[in-house]
Amino acid sequence: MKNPSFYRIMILVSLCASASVSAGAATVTEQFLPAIPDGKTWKLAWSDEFDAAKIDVSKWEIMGDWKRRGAYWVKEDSYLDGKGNLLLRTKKDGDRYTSGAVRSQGKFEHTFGYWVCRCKFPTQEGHWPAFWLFARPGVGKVGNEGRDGTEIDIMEKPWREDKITQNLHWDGYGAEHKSAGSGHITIPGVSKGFHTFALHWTPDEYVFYVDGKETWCTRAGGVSQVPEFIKLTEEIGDWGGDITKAKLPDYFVVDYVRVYDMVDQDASAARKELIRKVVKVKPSPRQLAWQQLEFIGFVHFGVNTFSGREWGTGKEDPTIFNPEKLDTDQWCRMMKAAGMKQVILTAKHHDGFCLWQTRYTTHSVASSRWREGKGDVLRDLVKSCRKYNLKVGVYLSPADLYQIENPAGLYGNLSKYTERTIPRPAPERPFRDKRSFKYVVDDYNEYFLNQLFELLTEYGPIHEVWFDGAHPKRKGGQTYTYANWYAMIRELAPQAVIFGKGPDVRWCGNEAGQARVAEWSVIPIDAPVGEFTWPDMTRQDLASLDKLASTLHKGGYLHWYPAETDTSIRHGWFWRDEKQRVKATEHIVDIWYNSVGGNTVLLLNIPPNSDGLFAQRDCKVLTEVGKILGETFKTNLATGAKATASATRLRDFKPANALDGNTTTCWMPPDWTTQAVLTVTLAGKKTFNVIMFQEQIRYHGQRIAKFAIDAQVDGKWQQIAEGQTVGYKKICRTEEVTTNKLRIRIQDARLSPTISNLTLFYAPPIDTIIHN
Ligand code: FUL
Repeated sequence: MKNPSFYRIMILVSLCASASVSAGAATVTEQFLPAIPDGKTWKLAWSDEFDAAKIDVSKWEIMGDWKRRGAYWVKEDSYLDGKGNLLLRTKKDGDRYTSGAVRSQGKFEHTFGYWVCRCKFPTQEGHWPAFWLFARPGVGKVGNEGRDGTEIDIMEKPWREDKITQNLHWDGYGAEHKSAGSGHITIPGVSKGFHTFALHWTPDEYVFYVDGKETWCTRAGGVSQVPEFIKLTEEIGDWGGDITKAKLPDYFVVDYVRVYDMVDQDASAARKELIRKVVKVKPSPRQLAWQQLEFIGFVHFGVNTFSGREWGTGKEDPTIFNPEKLDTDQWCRMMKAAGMKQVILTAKHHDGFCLWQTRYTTHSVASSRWREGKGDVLRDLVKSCRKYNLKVGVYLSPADLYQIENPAGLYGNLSKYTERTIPRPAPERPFRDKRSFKYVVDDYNEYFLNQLFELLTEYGPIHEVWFDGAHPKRKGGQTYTYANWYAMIRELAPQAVIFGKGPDVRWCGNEAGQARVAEWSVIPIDAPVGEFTWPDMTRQDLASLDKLASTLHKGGYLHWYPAETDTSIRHGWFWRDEKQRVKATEHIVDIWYNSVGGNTVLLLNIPPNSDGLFAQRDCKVLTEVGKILGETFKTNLATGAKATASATRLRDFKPANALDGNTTTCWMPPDWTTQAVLTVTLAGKKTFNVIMFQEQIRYHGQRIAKFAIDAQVDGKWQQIAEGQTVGYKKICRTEEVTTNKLRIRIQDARLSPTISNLTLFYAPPIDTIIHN
């Protein structure tokens, strides 16, 4: 394209009276922004929507009044129409022709980015609108091509026809002048209505757009590297035709000009600070030890087992409890066979009946027929757990219908809060543990603390205390002195995590065994840990960066609060009868993959029957699940593999750490490497369908937000899995893949990812395992 300046010759014209305009309010169309790489985003750097009454002179210099070519630029021809548009008018004023022009020189000068203008064209000949960038004095400088300044004409339309042109000029306008252009670009319909004209200017090239479609891409002039300002102009000259033939006034209508910068998605300092804060939140040793249990058993047992109810009434006759064949060894054998590491017993469910020999109520096994009132289910269970090397947890329901319904009950009895000593001495059965606590509490809280004391001091180490949030009934405005409960637990069982209504482990939010797609362990809380009331957290998005940021903004806190996925093997938490549905082995295996492989601990309930035994169907499922998991995870096919990475920080975080079987070491790229690839070459071709990997949460917190896994098949990478969070453990099940090479592509991470303990397994078809 020729230099339009060459054609801009002066024309002397006669003056013409100005007239009002009906440009019509421009509506903002849906915005186009060029595609950008992952991790980058467009950020508005500057704009004018022309919504004001007058041109904003902090943004624009209104050009004139001076001669331009054969006509004049006059200030009065640049104004806003009050409907959201800038008007650049061309008119005849007496014997001269005038037009409007504005520029952002000295007010907004900027390098690179996406520059876009939405506008509507004049209809008459002899003048032309343009949207262009200019650098002063750069364009006039000769040498160094246009790198020190280029006239960048994003749009010029001297023609009435449906075509525009885009051009570059550098090295001045004299003998050394150089230019490049798009030529005529025909765009049907461009002469009517509003259209957008844009430039994506990077250090390496210019890409021009009309209505979001690329029209020209060039590196001509070496690409300007200096700040440039915007010009919106109407010019009069015969490049645009014969102005004397024009019916004037005529208008170039501009709806907006916007300039965007491409920035790192999370480049803002606040985001970075937030991310640094988030990755510093780590599990406590007790939380980590709990997480490593992965699969634990739940035992709902009590009067409901004999009444067929899910929630008892509190009015049950304790003599109905008589599990004549109770065999906690059988429970433990089965749970062990399934692969569980801990068992939690409902020592007291909502009905208030206690499964241990408590000193503080007669509504317990002591009043039952079972073993003539001498039995203690927890005692039996603890013994069996020791034998089978299982840890023990207790469920102690804060809701207590017996204490609500019985006339002498303590729940909501409106007793005074006074200082009480825990445990309340029981001279006929003194405690061997001589510790005691003083709390200002009412009768029910004292009762609850006394019971907790028994459970935490008389049955060996307790590793989880389960506080349910459900309340079939309330009475007397009873509240719980949680702070005292937690303090006593920390003293008596420092190893125990407190679940649910407590600070250590969160309920995953459903009872179907479904972990979230993105299960973050760092969650926002709006009060300090000691004051927070731990509501059920059931929303899908608990802990995205936006959620964390908004809580912090309101003065909240961040807390490591990993999820436990609880579900029952049966339809219902308690055993009812043998018509009760038992989940299929495959279903439990699916739940296991989803929860254990989804950064949660699986708590699977197996309710003993009225004999005190796990029923046969339940035992079959547990045995099969154990066999399937055992068979699947027996041989790590990544043994002997080698790893490389797209980026690695220092030698302590080398890629090989991801494969060394040591969960305390990991591969980690440098900070702010939020996308990275770990490539693994196996010791020969292997066939696998299970990929397991972990983050090093202990020292580095939880970071990975999005990943994909590819396998190299026939020399080509094929994606075989994808996911969002990883956390303590991620397990991806895939189609059977045979390859010697795979890679984990981290697509997004907080600060930078860590990968520890990447392993591969082959899960044989379930049928073949079960029937072997
Ligand atoms: C719920 C309780 O109401 C159920 O009975 C059961 O104990 C389950 C694990 O928690 O909130």
